[in-house]
Amino acid sequence: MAKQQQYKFCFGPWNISEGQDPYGPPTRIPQSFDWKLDQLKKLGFDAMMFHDDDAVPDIDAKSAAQITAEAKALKKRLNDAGVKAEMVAPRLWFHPSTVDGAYTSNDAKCRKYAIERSLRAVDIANVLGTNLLVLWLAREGSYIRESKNGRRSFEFLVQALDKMLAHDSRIRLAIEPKPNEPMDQAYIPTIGHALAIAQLTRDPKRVGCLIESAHAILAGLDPADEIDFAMLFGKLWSLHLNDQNGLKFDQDKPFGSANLRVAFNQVRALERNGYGRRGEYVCFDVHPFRTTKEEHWLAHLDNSRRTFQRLVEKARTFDEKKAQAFVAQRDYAALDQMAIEHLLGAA
Ligand code: GLO
Ligand code: MG
Repeated sequence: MAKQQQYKFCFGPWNISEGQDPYGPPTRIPQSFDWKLDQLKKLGFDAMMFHDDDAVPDIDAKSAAQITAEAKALKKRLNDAGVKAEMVAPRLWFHPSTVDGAYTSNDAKCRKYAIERSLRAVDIANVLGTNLLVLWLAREGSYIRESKNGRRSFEFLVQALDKMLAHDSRIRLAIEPKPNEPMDQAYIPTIGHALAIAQLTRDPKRVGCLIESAHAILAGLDPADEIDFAMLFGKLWSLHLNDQNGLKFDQDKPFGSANLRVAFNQVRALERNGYGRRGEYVCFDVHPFRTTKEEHWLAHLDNSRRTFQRLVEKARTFDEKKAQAFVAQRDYAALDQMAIEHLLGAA
């Protein structure tokens, strides 16, 4: 176990969100990017995650040269603030050209748009000093099974990944699987799918993954097992910790909010695999509740980190010897109660 691993933390500007949902408008007034960066500093987080258009707003209206110039100005602001950019992710789900998917759209012009935009995102990552491109494949799936040819879609995905890998010999692609939402069915729903598709690309070594707790739970999986699986392959390059109360819309609750024991086991998996030793960050892809007042706007981020740190202590003080003795006796009832009482702490 990596006993003394010091974790580094990050979040994205979208994690200080305004409270809108499909049934109602924002409940908090939007704040500027600079304000969000200041809050990140004040909270003592180490890095920020970026969509391409968080880094360069209105990106579709700008030339490659303009995009690079604006990314450079942002890089200077980040340097001045002492904040790193953890990753850049092309936002391929807002623009009209991505209505029917991005890389897997049935329209060749739309697929071209998606690839070109992704290459610009790679350029931004370069300027911001990160070689990690995160691909949350939001609309790569279908609403009805007959609308797309699955096999052809997988081929399109590989072609798109290959274009990004060829564009920059240092870029690493971290696929963030999610089984549904906004789509009915996504093409890359789990870590197994992400790592399998990596094998078909021109450089499998540079294609890895990002696990989000809520996405694994939505796929009916335990995120701790997904962590062990990805790390066995050396492929867990980023992490979105949060929580999810069963199979419903993507809730992005604070880490540990719905199921403390599932959170504990994620932390144990990270500890036993040495997550963070190669510079990986712990990111919280969490949102404030819609009811949150502006004065409590950052609590979900601070709370997620506090819970994470408390669970690191819990993982490090879990009596492994005693646990292994119960395993040897196949006394899982005692092991179960031991885990519960460890989490409950002293009475
Ligand atoms: C949504 C995703 C989303 C991504 C982010 C980075 O379900 O979790 O928040 O992580 O856009 O690409
Ligand atoms: Mg996420």
